Amino acid sequence: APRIRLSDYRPPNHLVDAVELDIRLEPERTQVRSRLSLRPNPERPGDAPLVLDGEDLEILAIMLDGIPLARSEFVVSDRGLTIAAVPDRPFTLETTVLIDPSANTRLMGLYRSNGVYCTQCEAEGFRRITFFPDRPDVLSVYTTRIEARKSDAPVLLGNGNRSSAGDVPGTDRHFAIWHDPFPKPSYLFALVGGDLGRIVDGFTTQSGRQVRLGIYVEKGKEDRARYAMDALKRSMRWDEEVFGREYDLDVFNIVAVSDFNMGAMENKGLNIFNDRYVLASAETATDHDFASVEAVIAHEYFHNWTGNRITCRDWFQLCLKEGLTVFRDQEFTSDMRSRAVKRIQDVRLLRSHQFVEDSGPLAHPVRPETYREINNFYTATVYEKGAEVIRMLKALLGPDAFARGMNLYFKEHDGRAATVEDFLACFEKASRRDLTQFKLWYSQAGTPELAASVDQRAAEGTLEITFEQSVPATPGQPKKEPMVLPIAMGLVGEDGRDMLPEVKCEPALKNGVFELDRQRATIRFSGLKERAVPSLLRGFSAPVRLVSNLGSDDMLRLGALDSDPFNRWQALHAVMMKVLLDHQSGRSPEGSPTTADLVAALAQVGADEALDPAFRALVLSPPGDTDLTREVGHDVDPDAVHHAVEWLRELLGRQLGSTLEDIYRRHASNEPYSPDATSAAHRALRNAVLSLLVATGGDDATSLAGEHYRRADNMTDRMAGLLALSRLRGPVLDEALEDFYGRFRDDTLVLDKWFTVQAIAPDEDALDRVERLTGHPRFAMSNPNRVRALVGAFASGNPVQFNRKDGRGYAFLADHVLKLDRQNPQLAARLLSSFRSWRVLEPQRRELARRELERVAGMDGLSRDVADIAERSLG
Ligand code: HT7
Ligand code: ZN
Repeated sequence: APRIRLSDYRPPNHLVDAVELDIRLEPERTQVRSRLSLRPNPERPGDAPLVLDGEDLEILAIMLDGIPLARSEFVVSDRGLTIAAVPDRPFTLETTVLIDPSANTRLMGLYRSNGVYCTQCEAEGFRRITFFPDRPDVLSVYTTRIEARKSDAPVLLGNGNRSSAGDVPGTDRHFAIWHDPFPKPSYLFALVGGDLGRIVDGFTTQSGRQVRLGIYVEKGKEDRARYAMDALKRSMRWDEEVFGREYDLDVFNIVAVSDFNMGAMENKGLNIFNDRYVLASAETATDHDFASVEAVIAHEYFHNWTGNRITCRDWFQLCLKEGLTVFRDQEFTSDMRSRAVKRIQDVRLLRSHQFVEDSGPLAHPVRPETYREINNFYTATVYEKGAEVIRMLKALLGPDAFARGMNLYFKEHDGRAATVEDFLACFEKASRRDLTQFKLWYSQAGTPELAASVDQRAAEGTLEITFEQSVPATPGQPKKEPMVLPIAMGLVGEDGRDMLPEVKCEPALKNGVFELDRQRATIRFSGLKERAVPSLLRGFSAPVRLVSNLGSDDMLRLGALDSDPFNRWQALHAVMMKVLLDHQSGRSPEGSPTTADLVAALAQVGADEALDPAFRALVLSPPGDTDLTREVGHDVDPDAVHHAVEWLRELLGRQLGSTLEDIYRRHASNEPYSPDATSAAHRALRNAVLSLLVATGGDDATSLAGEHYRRADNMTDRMAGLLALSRLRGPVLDEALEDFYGRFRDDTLVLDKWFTVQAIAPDEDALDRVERLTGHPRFAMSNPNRVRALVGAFASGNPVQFNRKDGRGYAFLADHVLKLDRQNPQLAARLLSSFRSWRVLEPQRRELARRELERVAGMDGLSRDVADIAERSLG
């Protein structure tokens, strides 16, 4: 497949002002009639042909200005339709095609999920519905008539506002016409037809407009959508209050479907969701699920401005809407819940996904410059690192200039398809600052390493920090320029006070931030009256790997006293990591002073009832296999890594025993379940403690975990009990699994959890079990959530068993990728990305992984999606 390059961007030959669609839904023969009002793009030469994308469409008719085209007047390929001679003035093109939603297993374009007709058009799915210039810089006003059998699809939904509806006389069919007055790219088109239950509500915008809100779900599950509705209304209010953005249509609908490739989709006025991000109740969803529902609802809603009102000129600009919208949803969650906890969770995710991606063969810049399959670029780098870049922009410019820049962006680009350059120009104008160097964050891949060398001379009252940055080579980018890194920092005194106000600093910090804009620079503090510990990169102010020469004692001071909660957590986590690395490399840290001090520090923070229990829960969650693998970085032996991680958990469980038991008792609740952040925080702490307590193993652990499971009156505790038992194995686990299955066998989303628990338990039998479960009557390759719950969870959530020394884990994954590729290439390619860090493995496993990747890459008839991931992984 050809490589598409950002540098090759050309404006479209033709623009489409209006699209009228008439869609007659039938399971296997849906007819799509389209009438496009086209005109030549003034930016292109007059004789340019009309190029329309189209895939898997059966053509019934084509008419230009009302006259049928002869066969010789157009060329059809498997990629689309080209008409060489078109008028050099506005004209209309009408096409009629047939499509087969029931046979659409890719879940791109129009497909059926549990009998419901639904669409997914981002990035290039609209071309599977009708012929169209399916690129985001063609913005049109859509009017859609949807018709279906009444009994099949009593609910008919489209983008925008509904302008009319009624029966088709003399038939068993009905129709609805939807008109969306906001010009939009084709990837935001959507329709839904089905027999769905719904809940309704209303929202009054800040300027007093009434918006009707609807959430459509499988019948009988309406009550499980209440939390999503509440999250939606809070998102709408928040966007008005914080970003000054008001909703713009009379209706906002959300539909939950059970077969969906990603999390959700922000189609204009008609968001379509993976049902796991809509449905939540105490009995079926964990606190984490509730938080995800809230975050995804917010994310999709926020796209209405960052993505829909202002869209992307081309798919290279994906971070323009995704990074920015992730930043917005992170801020929303920080305001709804605990800001510190959210930051720690986001950084953990960034490190475990994005840092890993950025250091492996699939590394790419936040704005890639070339791709073969755009679906493979919905990545942690575009989303999560993209959000970090926005966060740094705000840190560098300050909140006021940042807000001015955002407002300018909304004003100048509303209704347009924009680029990263357009976006940054608004901030340059608003701040009068040159962002040329900052722009490197969009073009240079790789996680910068920041070395901090601290030199403190107590007798002289001085402290110098020399920072040095280096950006590692990544595929296609051997050499890098220094970036601008905002380093938020403080000096922590013996009693924990911030010493910055009482010392002199050269050069002066701006709002506590040092900007490193060259390879190496030194900052010098003088007039220190006591020994200070520098607290560097507060709040994780830049997405870098920080390596400093601070010792464990200093780290533990930060862990105990730093006023920045992120760095408090970070310091304790860093000491745990050091102890793990020592263990991993054969040194025995069991009785070392560092380990003893660490245990004491964790006991203190863990038991401190003045601190947020959710924060304490994070402190008491030691690094996992993926964290340690990342730190080791090369020639990794996953067994040794796993062993070290388990050893530390067991040690903490043992040495913190009475403290943990005390916390476990204190944080039990007699109140009925509520998903709010405060109640969830207590459960998080108690369940983190449970997880350490059971790490000691033995009968006491089993009865504690069994009891936890049996007494649970909500899914959070039930899952915590089940996960704990799954580490211990034995008949109590078997009973619990059977009980869980009995309760939830008919509840697809909950049953996913049952599959996942069994996929991620790190015992030797895991792969046999997972293989057996692929033959379970409730396992289905056609449901992406189920595939992710079993195969995906095994490959990415069970590192020690996926990376088995005999290579069977790799072969299992490759087999499933190949099988899935015929059905759903996008999902297959995502699964294959589980090999993203194969190069860091020790030689034997590296070789086995390479062989499996080569086996996949060498298959005939691979999809573009899978071929691209396989080849880049090997590259
Ligand atoms: N913008 C949405 C991306 C998405 C998607 C992309 C490719 C294939 C299927 C997809 N479903 C949703 C999701 C978002 O970031 O909001
Ligand atoms: Zn998004």
